[in-house]
Amino acid sequence: MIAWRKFAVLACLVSSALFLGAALKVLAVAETVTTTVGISVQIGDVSPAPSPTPSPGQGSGDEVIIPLRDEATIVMEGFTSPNSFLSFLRNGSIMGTGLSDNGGKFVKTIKTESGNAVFAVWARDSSFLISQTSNFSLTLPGRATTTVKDIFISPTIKLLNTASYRGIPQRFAGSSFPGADIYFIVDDEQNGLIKTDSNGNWEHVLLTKSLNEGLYKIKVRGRLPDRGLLSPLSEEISINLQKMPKRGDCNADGKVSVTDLSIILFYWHRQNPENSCSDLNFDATVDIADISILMYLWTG
Ligand SMILES: [Ca+2]
Ligand SMILES: [Ca+2]
Repeated sequence: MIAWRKFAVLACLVSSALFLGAALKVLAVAETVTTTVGISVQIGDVSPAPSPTPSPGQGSGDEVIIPLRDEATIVMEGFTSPNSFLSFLRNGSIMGTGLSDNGGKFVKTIKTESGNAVFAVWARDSSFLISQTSNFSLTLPGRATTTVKDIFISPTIKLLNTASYRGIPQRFAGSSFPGADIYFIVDDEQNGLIKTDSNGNWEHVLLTKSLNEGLYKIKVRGRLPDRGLLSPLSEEISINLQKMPKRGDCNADGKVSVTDLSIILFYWHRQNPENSCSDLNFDATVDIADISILMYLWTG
């Protein structure tokens, strides 16, 4: 029969940014504590140690026991985007891999050595985008199973635009757990709140007309409203908003030439093309009317 001793830990330690702040802090014993942000740790009963074997050549009252590291079991459970590939690490070395299910949950059981170590997990989503690494320091008792629950891995993020000009909307996308809230953060201020779809995907358009030219730092973090969990921050993406190039000069080389024509043809018949320079008459589609204007502006 297994009786559980239950512990709760500070969740901010799952953040890679904070993990150097050292070991998990045990907050309570006896009952699992549901935290608004964080992971929880449960440790099963420790089985009795085997009887020590006297070392040869030692007197009966003078035995020397060479301690051996006991085997320990760690179970890691959490949330990420569906069908993600997961890597689990101990002190920076991979100790196992796994997959999240098609709902975005994962459970991984690994046998390892007892003692103190930094454990970590990161995910690669189905679009091959990489999450940040969640780290946590734990002391695993030997001959026992330690279960780490509620690991909410950071969302992934990428920029879809190929050019960052002031006035051109910048489109971002990524993934997280299905139904998660995604906080879109520009220079440490929340700019938008998005929800992931049933596949865990999210997308957000950053309008840039009201922004100044210059560098902006973009990142996101997830929240699971039903579970009260907040993820670590995602990777940070920088965009350098520049002055819109001359009309028709889609590659900003100072000329309206065949290179610009090839860009327009690349976005041919696209609605709201990522490179909005190719939509020269601003009717949200790229067609013969834009070619006509390009010919008018042609410098060669
Ligand atoms: Ca050009
Ligand atoms: Ca057009």
